[in-house]
Amino acid sequence: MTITTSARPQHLTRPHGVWQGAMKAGALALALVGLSAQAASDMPPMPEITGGKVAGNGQDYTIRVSIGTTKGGAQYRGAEYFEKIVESRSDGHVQVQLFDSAQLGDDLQAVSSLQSGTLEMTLPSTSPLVKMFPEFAVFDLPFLFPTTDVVDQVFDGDIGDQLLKVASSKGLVAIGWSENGYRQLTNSKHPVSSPADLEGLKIRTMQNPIHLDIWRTLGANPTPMSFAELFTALEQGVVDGQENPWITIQSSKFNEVQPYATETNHVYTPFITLVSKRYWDRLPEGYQQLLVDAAQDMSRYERQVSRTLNDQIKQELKDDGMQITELTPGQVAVFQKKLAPVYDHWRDQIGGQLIDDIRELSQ
Ligand code: TK8
Repeated sequence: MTITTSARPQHLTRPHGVWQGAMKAGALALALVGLSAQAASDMPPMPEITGGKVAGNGQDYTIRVSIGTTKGGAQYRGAEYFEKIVESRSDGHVQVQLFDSAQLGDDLQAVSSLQSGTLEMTLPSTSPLVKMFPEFAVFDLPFLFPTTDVVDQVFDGDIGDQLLKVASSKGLVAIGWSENGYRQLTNSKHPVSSPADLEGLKIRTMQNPIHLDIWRTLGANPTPMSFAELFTALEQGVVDGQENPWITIQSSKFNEVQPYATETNHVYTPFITLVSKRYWDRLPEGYQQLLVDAAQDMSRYERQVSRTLNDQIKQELKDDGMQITELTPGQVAVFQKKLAPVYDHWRDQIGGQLIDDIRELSQ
């Protein structure tokens, strides 16, 4: 089931500002002839649905799924695949309704709605949830995940399972991982190629103490804020910059108000698939298992979408006029060295063993 609503975040319908008006004139012309229909046409196709029909108890169910990113991102595409699987394998007895762009609340609000039973499912970044689940902070440590291969070993192995167990408490049931991705810095002021360039820059961070620490340690002036408020804050100059994966930068149109980007890859952020425990307990077992299976299928597919689009979208952002600084290995090392103390600050609180286990996977 596809829901259309007029309650769209304002920024998605706002006219272009002056800056990007000039920058995007070329892109606009292409769009008119349908050539820059963005990434959608290049999305990897959804895999065939595997697994047969699942018997329920004769009752019908509805799952409202809230995500914070827009329809243009990999997350939404993954959720559409989830919807298809669940509706098809339940023979229409479980209907899935997708709500993008934080229409039903930002990451923290949606999680709290799950706990109170007023929303069924959401896929937040792990970072705003570290107060609830301190172990999640491993995903906030700078440069801990050198490759997506290490990420996959974590998600699909014991560590991922353990963390899902940790998050299956406090009124939540955690059923899978998907990918937000490697985060990149953008800003409205000037190119950034070293920590020194960050001095005085006001950077929005997720609501997470390690991210605050990272940007303070680098010499910037960080402010935590929900993702739902971010576009307006960038547009109005409340903050100068932010950091998110390329796909999110493009699908949220941040490039329209952020002329400069730096490919920092400083943190890898997952999305976690959470279901309301109150809702879960009302589902027949067959449907519970169906949600777990569909979340696993979504997880694999969404990661594929995200990784296929990542470089492509970086190129599209460049073509659209964004000035992207790609760091040399030496320049990356400067950031890494500067951020080393962040590990000392947080290691004991997160659990050193977990960090070591992830490091071991990288060997
Ligand atoms: C979307 C957020 C977002 C995250 C952030 O709900 O807040 O910057 O990267 O993608 O989870």
